[in-house]
Amino acid sequence: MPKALITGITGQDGSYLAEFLLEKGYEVIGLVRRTSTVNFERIGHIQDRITLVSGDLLDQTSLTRVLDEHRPQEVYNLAAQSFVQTSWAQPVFTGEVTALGVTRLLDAIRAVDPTIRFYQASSSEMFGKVREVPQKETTPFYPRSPYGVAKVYGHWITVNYRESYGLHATSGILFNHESPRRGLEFVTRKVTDGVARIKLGLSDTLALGNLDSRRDWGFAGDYVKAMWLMLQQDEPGDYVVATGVTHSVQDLCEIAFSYVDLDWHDYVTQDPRFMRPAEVDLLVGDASKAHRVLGWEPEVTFKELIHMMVDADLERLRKEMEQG
Ligand code: NAP
Ligand code: F7E
Repeated sequence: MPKALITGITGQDGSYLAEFLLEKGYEVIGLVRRTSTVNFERIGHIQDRITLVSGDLLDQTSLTRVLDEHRPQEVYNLAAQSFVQTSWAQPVFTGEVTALGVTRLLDAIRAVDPTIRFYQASSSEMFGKVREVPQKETTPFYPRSPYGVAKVYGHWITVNYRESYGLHATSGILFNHESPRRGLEFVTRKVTDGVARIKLGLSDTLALGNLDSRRDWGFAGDYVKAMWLMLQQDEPGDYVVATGVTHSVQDLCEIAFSYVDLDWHDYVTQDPRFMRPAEVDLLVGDASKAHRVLGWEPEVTFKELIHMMVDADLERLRKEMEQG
């Protein structure tokens, strides 16, 4: 039975990847950091089928120990301080986890077992103020936030450990991907949760920031398949994973509100608190390499994704209302 370690297993992608690997017959080990209250909502349904181990990307010793004790063949590094807005409030912490955390994990692999295959969760935020449209593996980086800068470091240290030590270290440059398990602070989920609240009479406005920025949004369930496919290749590499279609935040509002027969103009307000010191205006990816080499294709369209998220938020809130 193949064994994989997932860092960030309590997050959106970690939960989908764990489900996917279990279906493939893997033994799944998940790294979790200690918190004062348990936050296993996304993995509660599979908790009895996975092994959770204590560790933190800030603590080198914990990473070495976990690898030594569990000896996985594959490591997926999904852990990060992943919210762009917070990276301005906590730039040093973001760098410690999202940038240096990658080196800690790579170096633990090098020391314990250099045959381990490594996946790094790189991001389209590295393209930032884009140098080329659409963005592909060779597009130069121009990050626009402490988060984006940290991810550029994580990307290059992955490339460096591949080239310096011959590790099977791969960087998946994933464009935005969402789901009903997306954190409530990210714009898609904030909108679908807001729409559901307004539809159910729990709220009457939704305050957002920049409505003009454009993103290439896909479904997280599709994207974790690409992560796995990357580690099944003979050679490590870098891969862009994206739908190739871009939408504005305004389009997102239009699709989400109209799905429940509401007009977004009647509810959405703009609040400077949600504007960013430096914005990424336009992202759209060219995933030709992933199509060609991995045979990967996204299956869920943007509209289907937003409808799925609105439905899930309506169902969750209705249940909460029934329970009082
Ligand atoms: P997420 O929901 O925010 O999950 C982040 C995970 O990292 C959580 O499990 C969190 O644990 C864990 N974590 C944070 N700091 C840690 C630390 N110091 N040590 C150990 N674990 C720590 O993020 P996601 O959307 O699933 O994204 C997964 C990865 O892909 C992230 O690296 C993100 O930056 C990257 N990425 C995401 C997207 C996207 O659109 N979703 C696109 C490109 C790249 P707690 O539950 O304890 O907080
Ligand atoms: O913002 C605009 C905001 O926070 C998207 C992370 O997973 O994807 C994610 O980063 C856009 C931005 O995601 C609000 O200004 C408007 O232009 O949903 P977001 P993100 O910053 O693109 C990348 C690929 C990652 O790697 C990250 O980890 O929406 N926007 N109004 C808003 N954004 C938020 N959050 N809240 C608003 O009210």
